[in-house]
Amino acid sequence: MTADILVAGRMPANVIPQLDQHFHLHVLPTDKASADAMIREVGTRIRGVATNAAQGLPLELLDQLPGLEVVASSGIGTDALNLNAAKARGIHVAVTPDVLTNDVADAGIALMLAVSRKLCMAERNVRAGRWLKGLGLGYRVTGKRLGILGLGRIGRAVAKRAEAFDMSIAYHQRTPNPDVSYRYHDSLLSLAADSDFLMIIVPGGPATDGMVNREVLDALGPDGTLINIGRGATVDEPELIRALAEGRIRGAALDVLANEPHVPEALLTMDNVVLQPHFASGTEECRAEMGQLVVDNLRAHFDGKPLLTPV
Ligand code: A2R
Repeated sequence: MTADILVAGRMPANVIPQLDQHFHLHVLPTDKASADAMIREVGTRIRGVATNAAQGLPLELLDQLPGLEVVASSGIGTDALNLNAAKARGIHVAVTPDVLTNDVADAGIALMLAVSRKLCMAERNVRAGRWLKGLGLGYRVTGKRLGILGLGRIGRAVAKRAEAFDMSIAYHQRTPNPDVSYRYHDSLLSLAADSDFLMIIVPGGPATDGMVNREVLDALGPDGTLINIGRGATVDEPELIRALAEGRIRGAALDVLANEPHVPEALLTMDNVVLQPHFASGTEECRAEMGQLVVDNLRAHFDGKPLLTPV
């Protein structure tokens, strides 16, 4: 019997046609009234959900899917997936690690260069006919100290790239990694004090929320730059805005924000800030590979096989 699958979030373009071929597909409408009507009609039949890390699986939806067996999410963040509730019900959950590691690491390096070399501001100048006017100078990346908060898959890929810039690399996470020679700091505060650029690549959630706070920003200091390609909530955003406005840190490059897609007004006016719309994995190749993993995980489950990339 073909399983009923609910598509509960935006999907890479290659997902829907493939799911449609193998399953009985229901794409959740974006307006709430139509979505509610669909769930009332098919909710009890749904056995699988395809979603993404941002839209996740709200508890309210989970509660209306009593026959749910498996969730495949595009992305690696699990903060919106209500993992505990899903696991308590024995629901299998898959995400898409590894396929996005290199693209996200590339984006981290791109952001570090963009903020230090004023690439976005210089581009705005040229387009506005201002050429060099008011641009000032950028600052160097090569040979500087890079602190990595979270030397996991992406963190290591960032470090590998940073080595080519002759950067001196240090990191903080809960457990030191015996396989690397980078300097380990057992506290984020001491890492920040030992960094010219501090890059955040930890997962979101209660353990990391707000960990880049005023103290950490002050340890990074007026010559320090913050880059965030992890989760917006890891940074105390009001404190970051204060630190930037008061020159207590030099700049910031943010792919992620605390309350996306809301952008604090103050950040929009700051030339020492580079902003991106949570786009670090946004290459055609990466999204296609993420989409394929969503499809392959759902197919594996309904073929009676283990998930390829379980949480
Ligand atoms: O703490 P450890 O030893 O488990 O190291 C992990 C670190 N990490 C933390 N570091 C400090 N304090 C915490 N509370 C904490 N929780 C986790 O983050 C590990 O080195 C790293 C995560 O690495 P992976 O699991 O390999 O994730 P991946 O693929 O590098 O992606 C990282 C995050 C995603 O969760 C998204 O939020 C974002 O990048 O795109």
